[in-house]
Amino acid sequence: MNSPQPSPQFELFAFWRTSATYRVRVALNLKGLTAHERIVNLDAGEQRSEEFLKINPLGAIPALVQPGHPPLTQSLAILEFLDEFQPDPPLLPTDLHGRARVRSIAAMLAADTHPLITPRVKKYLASSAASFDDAAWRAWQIQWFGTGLTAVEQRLAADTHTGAFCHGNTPTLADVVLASIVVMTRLFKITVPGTPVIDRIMQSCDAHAAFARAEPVRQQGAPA
Ligand SMILES: N[C@@H](CCC(=O)N[C@@H](CS)C(=O)NCC(=O)O)C(=O)O
Repeated sequence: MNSPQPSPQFELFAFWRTSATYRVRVALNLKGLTAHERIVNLDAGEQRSEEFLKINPLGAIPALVQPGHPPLTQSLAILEFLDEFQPDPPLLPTDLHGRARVRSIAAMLAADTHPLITPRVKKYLASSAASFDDAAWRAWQIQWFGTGLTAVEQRLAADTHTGAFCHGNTPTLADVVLASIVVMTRLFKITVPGTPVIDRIMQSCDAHAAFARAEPVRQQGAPA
């Protein structure tokens, strides 16, 4: 007889496809933590519902809730929370400069790349520019994914701290965010050329069960 599964430690407001939710799924997997997912259907605009805006007034997922505590938003803050909640395995290096490097690579993509390609930006562009269509959105995505990933590639290629992962040979917060952007380019069938270091690091991520289990297409609600 199977022993009963322990109840999930967190509630995660999530959608199958999103980059920022993927980050939290990977971190939960790495840490051996569990969350019950509450689906916020971005395609149906549920992130802007009155009910969800009480969870995150910005109208964006993920939000992580530990029973008895207010919701946590912002994937980078959630990753750091999980890293302190369950320190093993660590998502940040032990040295000061290493931590700053990892946070900086993560922010290049989470703060300066990803926000530009979110549904709210698409919605705004579509409503404010007369000629904005699917081709214009695709060109926009290629521009901003390309800018962010090319800059990260240069950063990784120039630094001896880069190993099988972004910083050494174990996954850090930087890999979680890098993979969250690359899986979106795969989903949208966008290729950013000239990124051999990222391609190599993604081989390490793809081979890691914590990343593989977080693949958008493997999540509840993903198209069959
Ligand atoms: N900086 C936030 C970004 C959150 C975010 O933009 N999430 C997207 C999904 S990946 C979202 O919910 N977008 C809703 C919208 O743009 O309407 C984080 O890292 O958590």
